[in-house]
Amino acid sequence: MPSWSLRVLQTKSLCYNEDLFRQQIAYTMAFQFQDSMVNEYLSQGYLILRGIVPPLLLTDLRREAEKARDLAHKLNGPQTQRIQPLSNYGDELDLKPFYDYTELPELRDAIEKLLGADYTHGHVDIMGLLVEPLEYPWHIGWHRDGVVEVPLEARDETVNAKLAEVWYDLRHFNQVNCAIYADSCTWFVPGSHLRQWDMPGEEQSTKDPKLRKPAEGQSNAEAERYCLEHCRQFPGAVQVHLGPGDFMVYRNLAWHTGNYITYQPRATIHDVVRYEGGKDWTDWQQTKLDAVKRMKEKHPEAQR
Ligand SMILES: O=C(O)CCC(=O)C(=O)O
Repeated sequence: MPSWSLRVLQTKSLCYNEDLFRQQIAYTMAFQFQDSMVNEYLSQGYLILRGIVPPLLLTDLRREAEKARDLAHKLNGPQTQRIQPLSNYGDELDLKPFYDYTELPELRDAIEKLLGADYTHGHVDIMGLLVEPLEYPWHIGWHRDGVVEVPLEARDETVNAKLAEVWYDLRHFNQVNCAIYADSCTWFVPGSHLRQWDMPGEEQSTKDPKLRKPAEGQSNAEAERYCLEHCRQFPGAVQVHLGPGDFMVYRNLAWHTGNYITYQPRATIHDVVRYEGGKDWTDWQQTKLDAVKRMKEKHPEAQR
């Protein structure tokens, strides 16, 4: 046999094996829920369902995410970091892949195993896309959701008591980041959801102007370093690395933040896991309004 035909045969058999190999990898790497994930979520406050969104759906999501990123910057300016809710943009985007995502059986099944029946993982009328800012780095600041909704000066016993009613209730405060492209913007303090009180060094920084814009004369690289250092210095913080198709569910009462850079595309679905059964926690909106009113009465000079 001439040597060229031998090479063709070898190549063919190589290709054949490679296809098989790929199929096997895909098969062995298909997402599988593990019972230990329940404990992981409860104890750490976050869980990543690795690669749960199949590549075929990811491809469709990416096509629309490309358009959504452009649209976000066109409508809200180059520094915007999100477009939300996607249901508002049905004229500009084909929302079908996002609806398909809300129907994904693998996700439904995983969330049911994690939290029980009556939870939904995707809602196009709530869902946003987190996107990269275009001009300079941007940091949302460390915070606990829920808590951050009340101005610092207005937080008092009444507000804390209202939040305490649901702090450990898994039906509330489950947030989602599902990465369409690889994404390492989110930082999280594992275990901090387990206590309503704060430890030394756990300070909200959502109002820090240095995290929002490079100071006069500061380069993007310097501003990026500043924001990164602000993430790293927070006690117990870990950087979350999501691969494409990874679904992160997290207790957003835990300390967390987002540190955004300009030079990597970001398109991360941002949504909640919602409990669809009976909801008996009411008056949160009123509690917040009342707290601000009390604060203004006590400190008329406060303008927040
Ligand atoms: O960008 C992120 O990953 C974090 C977003 C965030 O902190 C929030 O929406 O509360």
